Amino acid sequence: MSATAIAHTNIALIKYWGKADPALRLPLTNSLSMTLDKFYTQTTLNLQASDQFFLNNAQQTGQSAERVFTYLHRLERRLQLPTKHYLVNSINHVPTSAGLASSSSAFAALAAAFAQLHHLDLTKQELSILARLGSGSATRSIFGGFAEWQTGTDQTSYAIPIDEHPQLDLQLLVVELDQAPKKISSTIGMQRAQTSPFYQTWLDRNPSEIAQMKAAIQAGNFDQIGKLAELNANEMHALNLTAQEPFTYFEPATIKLIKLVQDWRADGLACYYTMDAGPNVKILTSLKNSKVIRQRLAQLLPSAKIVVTNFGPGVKSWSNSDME
Ligand code: 2P0
Repeated sequence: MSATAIAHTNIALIKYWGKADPALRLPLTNSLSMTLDKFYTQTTLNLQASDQFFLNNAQQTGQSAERVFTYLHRLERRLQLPTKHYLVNSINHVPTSAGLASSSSAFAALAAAFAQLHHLDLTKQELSILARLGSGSATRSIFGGFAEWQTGTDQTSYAIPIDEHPQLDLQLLVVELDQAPKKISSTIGMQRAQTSPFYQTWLDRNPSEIAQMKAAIQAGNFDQIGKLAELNANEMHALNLTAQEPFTYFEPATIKLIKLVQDWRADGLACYYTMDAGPNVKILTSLKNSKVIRQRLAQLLPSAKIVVTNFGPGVKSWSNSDME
């Protein structure tokens, strides 16, 4: 018997950037994301005599394997299941060129495959809580389209669907500018950001930013979604620049592209940017403008790699029979 799950990555438009409880991965603010169609993780779990983790068919040892098995055994204890050992096979369908973190899809897929293997009949809310214990952003990858992860307690902090099938003319261009692994992990970055003199303002503004984003989604207002996402990303990165010690994920090419997006917008092209814990830029635009933006990118940043993404689905899981 084995179980398989597929989960897609997501990009936060209103970002999670601070933990209230690191062990339980409870966030200090709500966050809101779009799940992407092009990037996903497929994970198969089998029971076997010892723990083994393969990522893209290569056996992993060290930190990444330890994180996976610490997580699976934590789920066993939490759900009062006997200790087992697992063969974990994950394939990351994230183009190596995309430079996207995959922990959101990885832990959403792992949580769903675990629940399937153990025949746990969980709601998506319960699955989102389990995913949270692996990685905060994984809560939101349980759902497709737009999802919101809420603050709360261990039992109440999970993601909820906002609109799983948005009928919105929105494309996200993932522009890879730099493939170097990030020097400051999200966990450390979040801790340092909390020392910024603007951190309290970040917390205070969150309820209204979330409410405005939800209203913009409901109204199908692309410009308002883009403006709010760009402002929130700039706020997150301003925290990093004003932390004690200050740091930034930006590289020179990040700034170059931010300025290009601002120039294109001044020229009448509807486009907005967002960035996460790395130097790459994601451009929110419409189908109509996507082509001309890609042409300009190819001209002005010829070494950048671009992946065009749209809304992706929520997590899926199934059992495989012994015959397969
Ligand atoms: C987000 N990020 O909302 C934010 C914005 C990056 C920038 O969530 O420590 O891997 O495992 O809970 O989810 C990336 O951090 O962090 C992230 P942990 P995670 O998507």
